[in-house]
Amino acid sequence: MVLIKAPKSWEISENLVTPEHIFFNRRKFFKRLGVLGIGAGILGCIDKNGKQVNAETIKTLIKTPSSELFPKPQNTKFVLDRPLTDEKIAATYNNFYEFTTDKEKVWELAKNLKTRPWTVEVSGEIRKGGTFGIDDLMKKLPMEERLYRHRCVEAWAMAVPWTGIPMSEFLKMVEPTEKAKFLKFTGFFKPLEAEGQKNQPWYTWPYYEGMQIEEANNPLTLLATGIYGKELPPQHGSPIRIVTPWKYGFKSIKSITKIEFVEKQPQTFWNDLAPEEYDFLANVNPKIPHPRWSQETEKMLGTDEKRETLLFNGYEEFVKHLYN
Ligand SMILES: Nc1nc2c(c(=O)[nH]1)N[C@H]1C(S)=C(S)[C@@H](COP(=O)(O)O)O[C@H]1N2
Ligand SMILES: [Mo]
Repeated sequence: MVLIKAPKSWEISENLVTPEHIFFNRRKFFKRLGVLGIGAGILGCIDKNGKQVNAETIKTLIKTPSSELFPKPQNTKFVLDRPLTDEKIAATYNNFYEFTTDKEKVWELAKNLKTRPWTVEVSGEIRKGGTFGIDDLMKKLPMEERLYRHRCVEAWAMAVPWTGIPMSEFLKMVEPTEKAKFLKFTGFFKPLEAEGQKNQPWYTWPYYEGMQIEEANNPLTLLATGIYGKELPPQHGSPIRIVTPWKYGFKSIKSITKIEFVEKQPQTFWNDLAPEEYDFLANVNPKIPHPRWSQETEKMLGTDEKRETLLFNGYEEFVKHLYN
């Protein structure tokens, strides 16, 4: 069988994106287990004749108590400089390592994720903590639609309509104390539903991320609950994920179960795995190359359009003051 992955035209070579350090870590992992062989070809090799994509790909798979809350009115303050990415393309090319590193297979595997009941535990340096049911959160807090650019650190980009709760509204609800300087987000650990958590044990599951409290309070920051006018389908991080459009995509952690308000800068998944490649802030910057590729240009999903990378992904006016 020929197991050669045909790269999508907008992606940079798999050899570049495949993090060698992961192989390194994997070696360490197996060493720890006292296993000699190294699992070969773990980074999704698929035959190039990918499956036909049908309507099911993008349909929200279950009706939830929040389904009828969508669509939400669009906040027209946020305008794009490029066409929206095709909904189906965005829904079938995803990074969600809990399922697989094969971007074109995530949408199918992610159907296994049970997103109800779903709670988000909020704790730490706040006055109004607790465990919130996702549908209560969506009913209680305001949601709106916004057209945002999205830039993956791997140099592909898209433009999509997110629906979400402005993070600043969420902060108002939980009332951070003066000691709250950072937020730490934690994803889920469900190896029975997310096979990547079972068969890629060298990653430090669950996924975890963080941001400064000023970044959380920035008007751009969303707790996204929907995309293209509907609830998030699982592959996009259902039922709730972060969206910080001026940062590389790995900061926008999907399927959050926990938010902690802390004094010290939290550790983050990719920074722990490869600190020399993925920093805590991870602000989009064309002048700072990834150690293994340039960040000066990007390619749009689906259309293959090549564009110059914008400083802060084009959101300089909103966020520049945070980094002086
Ligand atoms: N929990 C979790 N969140 C994640 C990731 C992941 O692997 N796991 N990948 C990140 C990366 S690298 C990107 S580019 C975006 C992709 O989001 P999308 O698939 O909805 O386009 O999700 C981010 N959030
Ligand atoms: Mo990414």
